[in-house]
This record gives sequence, structure tokens and C-alpha cells, in this order.
Amino acid sequence: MQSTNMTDLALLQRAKDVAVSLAEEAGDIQRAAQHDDNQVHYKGSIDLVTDADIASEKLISAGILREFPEHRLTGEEGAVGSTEHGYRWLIDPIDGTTNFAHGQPHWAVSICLEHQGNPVMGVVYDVAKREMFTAITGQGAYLNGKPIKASSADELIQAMGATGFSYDISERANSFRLWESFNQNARAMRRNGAAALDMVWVACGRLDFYFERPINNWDVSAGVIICREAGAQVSRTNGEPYQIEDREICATNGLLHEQVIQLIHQTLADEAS
Ligand code: LIP
Repeated sequence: MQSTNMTDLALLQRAKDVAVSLAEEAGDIQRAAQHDDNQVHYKGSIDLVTDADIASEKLISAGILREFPEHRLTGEEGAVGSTEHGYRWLIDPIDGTTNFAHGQPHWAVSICLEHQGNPVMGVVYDVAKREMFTAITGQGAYLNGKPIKASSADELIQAMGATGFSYDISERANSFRLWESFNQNARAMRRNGAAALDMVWVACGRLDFYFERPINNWDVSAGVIICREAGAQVSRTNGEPYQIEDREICATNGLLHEQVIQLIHQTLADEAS
């Protein structure tokens, strides 16, 4: 676990407080907008963006730059950038956009602060359930202020997992193969449609594992630090160390990691042979 000196820790605690406040403000916008005639735009044939996405990202970005003008920003809807001082924020104003646009109560605001490629602070806010997941490196992971930890399932057949599917339908073939394979080898599989919530559900034990490829770093980076601080394990889908620019993720309770990585490898190798 990375040691954090006092100055950094004070900055990270301030960053968490700012992120929590901005996530709650964005959540208020989203709750009010979900059932209005919220203008839906198409980034692709099934890749949606709503006015609430755009308004939330503007609010969050402006709030962060007001407090941390020297930090850089990366967001799903094209957030602004600034001079880099080793710190970068990754923002997904609405993770689970399709759920949100269809009126389903399962989406999140995801805000991560990374330092030199390492997620060091994460906030994931489940707006509909008013569940605030937070973590700072070395300081533990919390749900509404209460400590959380990953599950203790140690056999895949006793485990519940989740995954997701790309907006690019041509990229889904391997995901479908993995979906079938894990449905045959795990107790149950879910496709919840919000990567940030899948990640924090691994952190709090509601899921035993989650993997997805491709997935954007703004979807999962806050979940990475929350998982790590909750005792979960995070890697690439082949077991290699996760890197912040990766477009894939595998998060488990740690006990199942090898079994999950092995089944992913075996399923895709069988297909290739
Ligand atoms: C979504 C993820 C989901 C994935 C979708 C999409 P968005 O993020 O949360 O897990 O399967 O393809 O990436 O677009 O709602 O922020």
C-alpha cells in the first residue's frame, strides 16, 4: 500500500471532500432530469449521451478547476485540460448512461484522482440509492462513511460475477464467449450496465468478481482505488498489473482472482485454437 506523506494526505482528503460535494450536486441535477424529456444524443448507433451528462461534467470540471487549477482533467464527454502537476482527474459524469436514459435507477457519478498513473482517491456515487463509495490510498474504503471489504467466496461455482459489453457491436464476440463460459462455471452472472458500480460492488462484497474489455479508464479508475482499499484485487484480464491507460479491467475479491483469470484465458484460447 503506497505511503502518503502528510501534505499529499491533506490534498487527497480535500480532493475527496470536493469530489463528494460535486458528485452530490451532479446527482441532484440527474435525479431531477431523469424523468423529464431529457434530450438524448447519439455518439454512435447505441452509444448515448444526455444533456444531464453534459451539464454534470461541466459542473464537476468547473468545481475541480476552481479548487485545483493546476491539475489536469480527462472526462468521458471531453472535459477540459490544464497544466499537469502530476495529478489528473478522471471523470465519468454518468456511468450507466443507457440505464439512466431508459429511466432505470442504476447509474453513478465516478470521480478519480490519479497521481503519476496511480489512482489515489476515488468517489463513486450511486445517485438513485444515495450510496457514496469513497477511498483514499492507504486510508481504507467506505460506503456512506462505513468501512467496506470484499467477499470471502473462494470457489467460482459459489460466486456471483458481472461483466459488460462494448457499444461497438463488432467488438462483442469475445465478450459473448466469456458470458457463456462464466454462466456455465459461476453460480450467477449479471450485466448491470454501470462499470463503476460493478467495481464498488466487488469492493463491498455484493459481487465476487467483475471483468470487462473494452472499458474506458474513466468508467473504472475510481473503482480501482476503492477496490484496492477494500482488499479486492485488480489487474488486466490476463492477470498482468492494471495500468491507468488500459482499456480493460478484472476486479475480484482476491481469493477468486486466479480462477477468473484462468477461465478468461482458457475460454479465449479455446476459441483461438
Ligand atoms: C458504460 C459502462 C458499462 C459498459 C458500457 C459503457 P457509460 O459506461 O458503465 O459497464 O458495458 O459499454 O461503457 O457509457 O454508461 O459511461
